[in-house]
Amino acid sequence: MAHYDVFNGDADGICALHQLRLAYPLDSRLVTGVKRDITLLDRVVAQPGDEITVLDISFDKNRTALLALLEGGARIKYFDHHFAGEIPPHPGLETFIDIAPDVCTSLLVDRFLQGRHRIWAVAGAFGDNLHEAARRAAEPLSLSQVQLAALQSLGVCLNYNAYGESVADLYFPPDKLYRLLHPYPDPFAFMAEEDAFRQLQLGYAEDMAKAEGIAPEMATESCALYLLPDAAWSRRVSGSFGNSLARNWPRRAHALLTRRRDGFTVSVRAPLVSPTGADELCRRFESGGGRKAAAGINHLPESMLDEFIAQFRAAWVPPASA
Ligand SMILES: [Mn+2]
Repeated sequence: MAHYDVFNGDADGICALHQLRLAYPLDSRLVTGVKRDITLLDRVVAQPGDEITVLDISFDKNRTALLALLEGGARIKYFDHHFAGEIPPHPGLETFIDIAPDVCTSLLVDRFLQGRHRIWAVAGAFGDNLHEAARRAAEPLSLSQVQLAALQSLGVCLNYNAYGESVADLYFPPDKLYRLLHPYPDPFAFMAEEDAFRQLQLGYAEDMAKAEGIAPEMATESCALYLLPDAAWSRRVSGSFGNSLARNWPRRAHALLTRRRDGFTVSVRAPLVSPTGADELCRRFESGGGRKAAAGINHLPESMLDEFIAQFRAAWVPPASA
């Protein structure tokens, strides 16, 4: 009987699996990819009786493959916080799904494990940009401010590693990064001893410095839009840069457009203070979708750029001054 661990390649996915396998060690086959690769269950070919653990990818987006695996006799445990749609009852399926906005998969696994490896849930929550929830989860651990800041940096760096068009853009394939991290029950030891972490910290700092050197294409009190060049560094940093803009300008909506051969990849974040409307804007464009707080357009043709900018501005008009 084989066991498959299927997980999103970002900080949340990695920290969720790490907690689970610290508590229940298992020699499993890893299935993962870049953060945007979320239809991962397609890649699993299971035999009857095989076990599959799924972490941090939408149930709804994996529904067809999941039902086929259940029908084939696999047993599935599913932890996630993305939109799930209807969850069909099945004796082979056990779900731990909660789509509350202040929950992430690392926190759901922490709930399941009753806090046994809480410190990694804190790192995972920081990685998903849930800073409040991360600090709340950390309270019983009595960490110093320095330790909390280090866990935040860990979450941010692990998350940074997951962004790219393909694994070739990344510093580490996510399954490799997980294997480097898994020998460490203590995140502070991982950060102090593991070369991979130093490389990620350096890469993150370099890429962020490049992004911060770019002036916004357009900025008002209520929204700002950035154009990033067609380069591996901008594909790597766009998610982290978006998170940092959102934290620094909580009243502003942000659009990041990363140039590609024949247009742009678009990522939109609603203002942190009223996190809604991003999905509605993106869905007006072909290949657009996402959540209320954060959404995107996989491919915006060059010819649609002006139209997108106009609609983005109109979606977040500055409040009329009195
Ligand atoms: Mn997540």
